[in-house]
Amino acid sequence: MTPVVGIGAGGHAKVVIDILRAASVYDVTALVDTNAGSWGMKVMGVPIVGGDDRLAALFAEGIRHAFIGLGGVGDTGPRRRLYERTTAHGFEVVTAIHPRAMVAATAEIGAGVTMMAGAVVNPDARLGVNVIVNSGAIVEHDCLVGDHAHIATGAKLAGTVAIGEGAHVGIGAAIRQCVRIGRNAGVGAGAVVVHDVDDGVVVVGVPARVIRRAAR
Ligand code: JB2
Repeated sequence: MTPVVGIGAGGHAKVVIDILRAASVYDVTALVDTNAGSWGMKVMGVPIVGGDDRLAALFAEGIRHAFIGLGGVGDTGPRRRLYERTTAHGFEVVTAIHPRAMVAATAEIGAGVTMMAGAVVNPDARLGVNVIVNSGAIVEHDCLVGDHAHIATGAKLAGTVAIGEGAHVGIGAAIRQCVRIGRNAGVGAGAVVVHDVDDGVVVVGVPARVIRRAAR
């Protein structure tokens, strides 16, 4: 099996390790984490070997694949930066799709996409790089999900929804068909979104209303 290093060793990393084990393609051999207090400990049997400064040595030892072990709930920025740094190091960020996620044959999946158990991605949907479709989330036909966006657990995108780069759709939220969510926008947990949301804007509630506007 191909060795892979995980970057970040918290809750999200656990779920990705579980997916990669279920898919039986990658062997997660090491984790790195910025929290020095965790170094030397193990997550699901995988050792945390140090911080991000260990990545160059791991690459030199022959590890060429990585996963981003940081979920980026609420703010996808740190996850995006980790993705960019990791690829700049020369690592290939792996696509991790749980064997019990459903992906239509005509869906397009970008590099480094993570899809948890029970996720559904229907025909002609397109997911950019480093996107998360979390447990039980639904991305309907013809949706477009931009790079680094996170569709959280149980969220539902109806047909032809567009999610901007870096946007976060909270747990259990629902987005009506053809609605556009802007770049780096946020949708609160359980919100029902029936109108377009501008770039950088945060909406919550049923029906969703704006609680934070983007800085101009
Ligand atoms: O730049 C970094 C970095 N920033 C934070 N480099 C590395 N190597 N590690 C980093 N971390 C580490 O990521 C933190 O020190 C921490 O150990 C870990 C994040 O763990 P946490 O459990 O706090 O968050 P998460 O992103 O793994 O999980 C959240 O997102 C998931 C999608 C949780 O809310 C989960 O419940 C959720 N399912």
